[in-house]
Amino acid sequence: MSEEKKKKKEYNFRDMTTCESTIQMLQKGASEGVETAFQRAAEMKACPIGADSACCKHCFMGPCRLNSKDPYSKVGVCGATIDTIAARNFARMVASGGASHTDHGMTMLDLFRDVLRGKIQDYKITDEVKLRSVAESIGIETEGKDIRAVGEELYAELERTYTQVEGEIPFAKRVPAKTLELWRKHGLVPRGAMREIMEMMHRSHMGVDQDYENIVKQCSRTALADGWGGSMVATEISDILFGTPKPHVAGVNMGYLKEDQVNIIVHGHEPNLFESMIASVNDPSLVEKARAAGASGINLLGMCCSGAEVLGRHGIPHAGNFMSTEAVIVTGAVDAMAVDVQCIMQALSNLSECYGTKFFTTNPRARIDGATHVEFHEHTPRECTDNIVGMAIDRYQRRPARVEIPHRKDLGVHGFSHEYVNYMLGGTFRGSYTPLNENIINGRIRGVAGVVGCTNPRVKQDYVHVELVKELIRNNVLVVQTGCSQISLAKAGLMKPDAAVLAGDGLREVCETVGIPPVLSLGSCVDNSRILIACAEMVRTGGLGDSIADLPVAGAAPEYMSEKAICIGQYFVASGVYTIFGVTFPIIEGTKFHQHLFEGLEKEGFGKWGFTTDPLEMARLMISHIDKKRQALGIMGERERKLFSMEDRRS
Ligand code: SF4
Ligand code: MSK
Repeated sequence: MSEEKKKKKEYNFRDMTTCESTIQMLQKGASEGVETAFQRAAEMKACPIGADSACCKHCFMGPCRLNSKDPYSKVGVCGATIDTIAARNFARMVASGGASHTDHGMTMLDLFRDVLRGKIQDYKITDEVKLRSVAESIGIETEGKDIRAVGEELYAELERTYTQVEGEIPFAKRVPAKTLELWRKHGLVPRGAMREIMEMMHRSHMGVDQDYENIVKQCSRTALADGWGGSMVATEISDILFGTPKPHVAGVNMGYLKEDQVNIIVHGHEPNLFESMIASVNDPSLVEKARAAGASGINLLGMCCSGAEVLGRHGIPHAGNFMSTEAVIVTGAVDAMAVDVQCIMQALSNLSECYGTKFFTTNPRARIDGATHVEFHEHTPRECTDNIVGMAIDRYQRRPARVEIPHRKDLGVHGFSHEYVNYMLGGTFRGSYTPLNENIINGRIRGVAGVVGCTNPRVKQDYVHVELVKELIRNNVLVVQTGCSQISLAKAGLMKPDAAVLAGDGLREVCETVGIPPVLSLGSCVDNSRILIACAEMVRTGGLGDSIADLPVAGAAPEYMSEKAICIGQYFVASGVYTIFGVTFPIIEGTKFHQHLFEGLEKEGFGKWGFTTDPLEMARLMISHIDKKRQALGIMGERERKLFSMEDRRS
């Protein structure tokens, strides 16, 4: 589109997002001639063949495009069918998503090793109780041993998560016996993440694995190496180093930017950068420097998963989820944005330049053209973060006049780790999942749903997350959340205990008795591993079947956008959970590969995939699945009543 046409084009931002602050900033940006992903998505028509995964460019006899309307009418030059092509494309998404989480987890493990060995002084073991309990969970004897000795044994074991070439990853020991037996029967127990990702890439090369069912097996094995491997290590080691989350009252939204303070945002995924930034912004000499520059202080906020990590550890405010990362720059009030890895839009670099915001990359893996790179080294982390704070203070002194901060602030309770759920239900001395299981069995809680994942400009930001969750809790389904989704719900006010009034009678009674919201925020994307641990604990506690596939639970990523989400979906499905995605699904409906993921896997004892863009339909599918599991467990009882029709519910 020509520049002139682009300028004239008017968008209704209320169709693009339900976030009031983001709407306000999109309007400001439009009046100032800047565009964001919302406008780019409106102008960028998705390629229909690509959207259906009906093309292949795995070799140079192609690229080959099949007919997505008639997928079996053609094959690739090599003869590859639509099922092979789509399965290989899907496999590479799983490999990429899994690699992202496992590389993050390995960084945390490297940090843990060097802290243990005294090579890194700026971080320490914060949660010794957690260190011991993680060690015990994988069979390490801890009694009578000092914390360093246990830590060394734990490190040696967890390193196998990545590097082991044969055997089973250490956290396989946490998997319920019947689920593990199923994995063993199908050859799915991951060896080490590096091996699984390597094999996945090999098998999806031209001319290797050309049987979609066999490709799906390696998809599951690779994804499980993420969920029960790389991601789980990232979560557990982050808790050991930085503290296991506990409920904190914390603020979410752009209203937490402060006009009279130096505003610094950390965006990305790895908690070490954020932890060091917390130390820097509290350094008296830097606070004094900010005051000398005319600011009343330094104001630190998080975004995306970096922000989700510290909501529950420190109660640091969160400025917004993925689709608000550009909008926040448009305020003009952000003096510095420091990013590390994953979900960082390249457009942030140019946009920051437009508003005079200092934009910093910090990780050697992720440089962005136009950004200032200040490399973060774990051995000397403050060199990076002090430097960024100093440059943010300089920018504060030269803030442009066109600053506009939205007023909206939303308070909620964040930081429900698996350990805290255990404690809150049973107390310090008899912490257990028994009360949760009992309330599920007696029907007060119908089941548990994980609603997670990104926001995506192809759908109205936050809308699908919020409408889905409202419908689930109204039907007595307890909701647990990670990633950007929890920020959508926090902005909708559903993370306050008084949101229990929106829940059905049974769930409301439980929430009011315990004093919790009906929607529990568990952390960042890697913290989906907390949901896996909670599922394993529900099975171990008893009364809800012998495997994760027996539980009355379901999962959803209604506004996902990343390959990490595909990998997360696959590890939940392989673990036994019905998992529904929104936005789009990269497979042609009706093909054999599609049928295998959406029906076949469940018949083999796994979970299955689902898809719909309608939040009420998504809730209906999840609730029906939960009821199917309740029926099989013989605990339908009073839950056995007619669901409202879609029409009733809409009205
Ligand atoms: Fe085409 Fe086969 Fe090469 Fe893919 S691998 S690009 S389908 S010839
Ligand atoms: S940050 S993967 S947009 S949840 Fe983890 Fe948010 Fe999705 Fe990134």
